[in-house]
Amino acid sequence: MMTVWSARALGVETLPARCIPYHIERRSIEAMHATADALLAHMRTRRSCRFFSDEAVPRDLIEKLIAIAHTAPSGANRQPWRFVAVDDAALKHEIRLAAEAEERISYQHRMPEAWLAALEPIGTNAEKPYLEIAPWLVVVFRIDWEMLDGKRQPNYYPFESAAIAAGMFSMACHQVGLATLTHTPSPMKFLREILGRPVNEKPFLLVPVGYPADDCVVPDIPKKPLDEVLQWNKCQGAI
Ligand code: IYR
Repeated sequence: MMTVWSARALGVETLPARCIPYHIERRSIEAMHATADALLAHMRTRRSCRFFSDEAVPRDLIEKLIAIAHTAPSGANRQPWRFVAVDDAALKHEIRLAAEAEERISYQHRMPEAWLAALEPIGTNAEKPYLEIAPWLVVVFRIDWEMLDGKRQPNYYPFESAAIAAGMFSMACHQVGLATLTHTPSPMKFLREILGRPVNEKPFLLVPVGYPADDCVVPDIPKKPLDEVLQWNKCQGAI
C-alpha cells in the first residue's frame, strides 16, 4: 500500500506563510535507472585535472555553470556564497604567484611528513602553472555573516552550503565537458585581497576550469569500493 502524503494532511499550520506548489515530473523506475546509469558512468570519468589547455571557454558558458551551482540548497536559504570568475591574465598571474608562495611554505614547513606521504601518489608540489594556463579560475567564497537590516547577521551552515554549491559546480562542469581542479592553496587569504572582496567573504575553493591539455595525465588511483562507503541501516560488525 502506498501512502500519499499531503502537506495539508500533515497540518496546515506547519507550512510556511507563503508557499508555491512543487512537483517533479513522475518518471518510470526504468527511466530513473537509465538516467542514473548514464550519470554514474559519466561521473566515473571525472578526474581532478592539473594539466589544462589554454583554449578559451566562453564566458556565457561559465555564467551558466555558476547559475547551476547557485541552485544549491543553503542554510535558511541565505545562499552564503560568492563566485568570482577570473579570466584576466594579469590577475591569474598574480594569483599563481601568491598561491605558489604559500604552497612553497606549506610543502617545506607546514605539511607534516604523513601529509606529504599521502600526497606522494598524487604527485603534487608547490608549482601551480595551471593557475595561469586554465582559461578560467572560479574562486568560491563563503560568506559567514552579512549586514542585514543594518545589523551583522550570521549565516547558517555556510561551510556546508558553499561546499554543496561548489560540488554542484564541479559536477556541472564535468557534465558539459570541462575539467576542473578543486584547489585549496592554504592559507587562501590572498584571494580576498587580490580579488577585492570584503572581509566577510572567506576564500573557500579555487577552481581552475578548462579543457584538459592534449597530453594531460592523471594519477592512476582508484575509488574505494562502494560497500566501503555505503552502509545500509545499522552496522552489524564490531566497531
Ligand atoms: N594544497 C596543496 C596540497 C594538496 C593537498 C591535498 I589534501 C591534495 O589533495 C592535493 C594537494 C596543493 O594544491 O598542492
